[in-house]
Amino acid sequence: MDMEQLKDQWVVAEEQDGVRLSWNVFPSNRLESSRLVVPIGVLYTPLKEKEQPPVQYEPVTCKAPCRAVLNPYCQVDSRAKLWICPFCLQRNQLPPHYKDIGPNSWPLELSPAFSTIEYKLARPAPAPPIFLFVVDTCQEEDSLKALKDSLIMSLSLLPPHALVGLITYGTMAHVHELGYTECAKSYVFRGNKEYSAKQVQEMLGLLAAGLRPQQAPMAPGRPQPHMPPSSRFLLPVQQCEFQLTNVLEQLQKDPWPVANDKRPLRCTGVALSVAVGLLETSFANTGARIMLFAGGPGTEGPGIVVGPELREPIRSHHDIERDNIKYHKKATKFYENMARRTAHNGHIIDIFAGCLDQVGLLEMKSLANSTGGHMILTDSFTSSMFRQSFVKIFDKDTADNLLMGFNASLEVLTTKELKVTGLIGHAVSMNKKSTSVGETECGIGNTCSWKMCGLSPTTSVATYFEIASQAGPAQQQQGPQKGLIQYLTYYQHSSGQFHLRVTTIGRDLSGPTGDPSIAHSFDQETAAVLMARIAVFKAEVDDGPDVLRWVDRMLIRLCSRFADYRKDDPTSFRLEKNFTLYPQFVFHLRRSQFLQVFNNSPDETAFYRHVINREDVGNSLIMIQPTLDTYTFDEPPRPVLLDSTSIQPNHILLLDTFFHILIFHGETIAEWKKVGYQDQEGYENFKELLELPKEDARELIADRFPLPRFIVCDAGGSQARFLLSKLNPSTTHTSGGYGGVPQNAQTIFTDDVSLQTFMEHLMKLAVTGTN
Ligand SMILES: *[C@@H]1O[C@H](CO)[C@@H](O)[C@H](O)[C@H]1NC(C)=O
Ligand SMILES: *[C@@H]1O[C@H](CO)[C@@H](O)[C@H](O)[C@H]1NC(C)=O
Ligand SMILES: CC(=O)N[C@H]1CO[C@H](CO)[C@@H](O)[C@@H]1O
Ligand SMILES: [Zn+2]
Repeated sequence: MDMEQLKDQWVVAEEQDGVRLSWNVFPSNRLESSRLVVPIGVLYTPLKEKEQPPVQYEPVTCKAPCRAVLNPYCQVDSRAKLWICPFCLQRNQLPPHYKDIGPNSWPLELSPAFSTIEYKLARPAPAPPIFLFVVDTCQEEDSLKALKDSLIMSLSLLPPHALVGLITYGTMAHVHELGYTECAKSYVFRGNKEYSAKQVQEMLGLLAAGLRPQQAPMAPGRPQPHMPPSSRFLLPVQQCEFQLTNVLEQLQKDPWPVANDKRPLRCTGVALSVAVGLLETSFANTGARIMLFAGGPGTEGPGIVVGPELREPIRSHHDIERDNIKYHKKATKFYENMARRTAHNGHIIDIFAGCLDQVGLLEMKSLANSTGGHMILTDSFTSSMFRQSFVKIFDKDTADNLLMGFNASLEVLTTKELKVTGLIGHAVSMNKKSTSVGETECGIGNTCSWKMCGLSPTTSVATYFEIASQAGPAQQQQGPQKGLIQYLTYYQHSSGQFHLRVTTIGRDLSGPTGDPSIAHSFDQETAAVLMARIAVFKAEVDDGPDVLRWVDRMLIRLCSRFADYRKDDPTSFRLEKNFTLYPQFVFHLRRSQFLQVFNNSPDETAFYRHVINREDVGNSLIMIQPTLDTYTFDEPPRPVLLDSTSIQPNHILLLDTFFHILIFHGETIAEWKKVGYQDQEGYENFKELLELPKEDARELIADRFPLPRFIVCDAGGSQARFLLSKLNPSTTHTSGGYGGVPQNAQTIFTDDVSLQTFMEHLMKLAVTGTN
């Protein structure tokens, strides 16, 4: 099979199962596996949209504790009505209603086309999805107005039975009692006080129903509706839309006076802890989103990220590096505790920032990354970037259900030769031990099950594996043996039922040591993305230079292992076809905003890292190595190298970094545009040329989430710096001295070398074989 056919096969697997693997053949023993350098990993998109609607019956499962689900890799004896579980090798009786299965009536879940299947279970969710808005009112009028408009509009996008609630905050936090229709009424919490969960519940009157004096009278004979005390604050949209719209419309800027040299007092921490407490008592373990709309940083009470004095700037990466940080650690700890608690309750926290400066995403990031929440970073709530990204969250499927899954858990089962070592993505450990759990840890490990409070059809998690067997595989019976992985994603569907998505994948185990099929099966794109997630995970705890050194070391080791060369002869170095792009991905990764933080604010870094941790291979690769297309006269547009030589006076470039889409006019094009040729007769082709990249950009923007920033710039303009920072500096490359640094595997690469220098250096290190 050639590379293209292989790739087609992977694309089919990605389409059908939402999986892509770094290695598509598994090594059959531990030693071989440790020599792969890049771990065995699967990037999995659990809720990837499928054409086939869910089946409406319960899955057939293996005995406890295994609980694997019947799948195409099971051996089924239709006469004896038995199936053998490939994970634990136990025999199971088929259920009575499977008695007639045979060649003519085969259940879907046994067909290879249904290696991914979704079951709509009979069990309904205990409550409809809940949306709790937490709105910062310390904002300029226009920004607050735009936000109010977006929120009011969003009510029409929610299912009518969904519950909604509103908390607003500034110097104090207000919980609005939407159930009280006589007039606007709210409960007030002081912004500078830390409230325990119990205090919040007491103040809102959410304690045990029996203790409450005024119970709504029940109509006799009617079943008692489920009316928790929280229903004064969280009501079905169809019931409170009018009241909530009124409250939102009348919402004013926080009335507390703010001196010229001060920031407004914002009690973001108190507002969030009240939100978490409100949902905790009545709706633990049922789907809910807390949506925070922050117009600035928390400056008051617990979770404060900067003081109210304007002359005191909010922390930068340099401050953090120098440990010159007053609030950072305490705030981070405060939000981490809150994130743990929220994830435990099964609830999501989304953070929307609408502010030119930082709002403290860095300190708050665990709220979103532990709960599967979104992070949207914009300059203002008036921007289309905010408005359109926000609307996209409420996208619906063809059956008019919101494209979001709630309160999910993901469990991984493996056959005995494989073990799962961890997961990197927006999840927390459920601390579940099983025979599938590995000895080492990569990401969030030591468990076979993770909680993911929020899922969307594009949420992708990286899962990592190790090989358990010391020895080679058992003698080959019929064809090569397979290693199997089963993913069980159990979640609350927005329609109100529970669903179970089952994906079972199998890959061949390699033959004895040195089997070339493993190298043939390398998917360099997926490998780059899986390694990027590990690097980002490390960067959250380790120093930047340490992470870069690790990235470099892994690359050199991979090349030493899989390239062809004569020892100590760099000129003999050749990478096989299926590895050729990998060093280039790593080159761009180490230059990217994920690992080089000093050109961005800490909030931006937190945002970028959050997004790469939830995207699939295709999107992540754009983030790592942006795409660049060129447009000129009499030629169709075409992709060009991400290199400074791609800048030409009579070309237009379209750069896509996932987060930014940039159109760059070469010098001549820019001049002509300034003169206005595009509006003159006889220059129609110039006008068309200017339009073409714009159209392509529009298309890219249309299905991207979050909405990218759109930049149009000219050669020599200040915005062009942005393009230049992404290009390989080949034209400024001065050959010769490598910074005078002695070269060994420990120092590795300096920061701004060209790809060519990088490759030369890599070859030199790889062929020495001392790594
Ligand atoms: C929510 O998920 C947890 C496990 O993650 C599960 O125990 C609980 O039953 C789920 N909630 C409901 C209402 O089923
Ligand atoms: C999530 O945030 C926590 C705390 O800020 C951090 O330790 C962790 O590494 C983050 N996880 C990922 C996958 O980024
Ligand atoms: C399809 C393809 O190019 N496979 C190559 C992948 O890399 C290994 C090891 O370098 C080669 O042996 C394969 O031919
Ligand atoms: Zn089993």
